[in-house]
Amino acid sequence: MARSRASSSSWWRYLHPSYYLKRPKRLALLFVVFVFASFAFWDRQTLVREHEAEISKLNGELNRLQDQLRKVEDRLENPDEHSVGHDVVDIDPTNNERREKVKEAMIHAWSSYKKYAWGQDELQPQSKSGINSFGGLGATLVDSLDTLYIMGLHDEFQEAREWVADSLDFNKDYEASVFETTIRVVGGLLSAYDLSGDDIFLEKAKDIADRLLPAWDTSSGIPYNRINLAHGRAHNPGWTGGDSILADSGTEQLEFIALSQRTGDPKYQEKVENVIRQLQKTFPSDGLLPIYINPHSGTSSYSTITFGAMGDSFYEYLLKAWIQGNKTEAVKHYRQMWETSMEGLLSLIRKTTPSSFSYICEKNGDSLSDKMDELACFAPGMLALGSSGYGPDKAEKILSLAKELAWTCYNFYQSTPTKLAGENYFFHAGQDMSVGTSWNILRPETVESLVYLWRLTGNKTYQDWGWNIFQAFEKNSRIESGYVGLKDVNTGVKDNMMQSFFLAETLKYLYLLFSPPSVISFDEWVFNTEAHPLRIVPRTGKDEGVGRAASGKLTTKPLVRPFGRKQGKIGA
Ligand code: DMJ
Repeated sequence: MARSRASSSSWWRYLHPSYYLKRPKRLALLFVVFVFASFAFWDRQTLVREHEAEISKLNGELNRLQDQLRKVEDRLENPDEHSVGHDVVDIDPTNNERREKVKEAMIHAWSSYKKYAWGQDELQPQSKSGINSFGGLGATLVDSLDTLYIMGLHDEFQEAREWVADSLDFNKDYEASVFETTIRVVGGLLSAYDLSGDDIFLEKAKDIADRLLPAWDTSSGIPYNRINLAHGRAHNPGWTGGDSILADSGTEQLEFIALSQRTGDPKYQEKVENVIRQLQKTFPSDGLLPIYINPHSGTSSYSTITFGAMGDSFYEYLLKAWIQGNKTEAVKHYRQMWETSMEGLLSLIRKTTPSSFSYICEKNGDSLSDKMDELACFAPGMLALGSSGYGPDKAEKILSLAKELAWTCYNFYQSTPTKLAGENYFFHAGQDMSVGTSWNILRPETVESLVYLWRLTGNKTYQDWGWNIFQAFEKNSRIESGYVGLKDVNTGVKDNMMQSFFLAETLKYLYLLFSPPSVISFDEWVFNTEAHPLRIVPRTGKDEGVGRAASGKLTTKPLVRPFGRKQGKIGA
């Protein structure tokens, strides 16, 4: 007993500092052991992190290779066909089932629109009537064309095509939103044209774009945001105090550049590219622009900075115009401006306690506000898409931010009783997130980001998240006569509107989430902000082929003939 006490006390002395102070060599030895142990621990953590990053990259690569294999097999079996607009088959049966359910949802939304609101802008499912919220341009019909085509709903597409040819009339004495008309109508028509090769869509796109063009005739070239479609008088809405809105003024580049490429007439491209050149002159060092711009001076007015409403798609188009332009020298400034803005975005990121949800703040002057719109949930997808243009370390950092933000956005849905997201969220100290404006109007941004993240990482978790969101829409928003939004995601009380972007975006992105990535591949297509895919065509040199022939004469045929189809015909 006495010996054991003596031996335990002899062990204790090794823990006493005075033991080492008297024996400096042992102290030095202990220090060396400590340094090595810490290094080994740190090194292990780094290795684990690096392995995780490597696995994520390999998954993405595997996904890409599997997809290429599928594409090759598909092309060998059907040399004259293409995977768009035909029955898609995935090796994963779960994807097949889920995709069919989404297609069925589209059929339900479309047939309800057809029955109660044919040719009108949007369906009010509860009152079973149509409403012309965009001046009577058949917004839902035009917004749905490419979704119908991609899903292989050929009869429905053909019927809609006949309406466009016979009844779509833009000569309306109506003060249209330049932004909404561009992203839904010009974008929808161009996408239908790129998919089907049917000239009627290009003719109509040109007609409406010509009516919008006078909006850019301001002293700075920053457009007015409203225009009368019949008379061409342009102005800004009264509530902006005469200013133009950032997103409304900087979200026409993809559509108008595409139109110039397909018609051979550079005038559309010139107008919208000038907007970016003007903004570049006074672009701030953090790349963050306030939401109001004076159309006369071309400079920003004091106002909020946000990746949500009224700011969002300006940043999206900087990246996508670079992609649309084949990442060439001619479009380098778009990427540079986008990267500058992403540094600004990084400065707006904060994390919640207790659960460490990353979110994007809004900014007013020098102060940040802990608020994020669901609209800003397009950002994870944008970051993932843009990440590969960076060097490896930065790419990894941007991609992991994309993943963190997608997790937050998914939790916007998961945190409510209906499992549908509210319109915006606040992050109060000590709380993770709380719904601010509590309606849900069937918005697509989160599922949009899930498509990018799934395709670019190969992680099927993003598909499962999208499936959960889809099921929540089915449970809360589906009624016998279409789909409605919710007035309140806490109570589930329904509204009376089936937004056209539900068919253009939400259902299309969900369908793509469960389709092989070769269906509208990111290598060949770029999506406008209303989810209308535009085919990427060569753009080389400084003044980038807008379609002028060597003779200087404008080319009258499109530069894109995707599948060599005959006019007006769609997939067999
Ligand atoms: C759509 O019209 C577009 O996605 C736009 O960029 C933002 N708002 C809606 C969908 O929420």
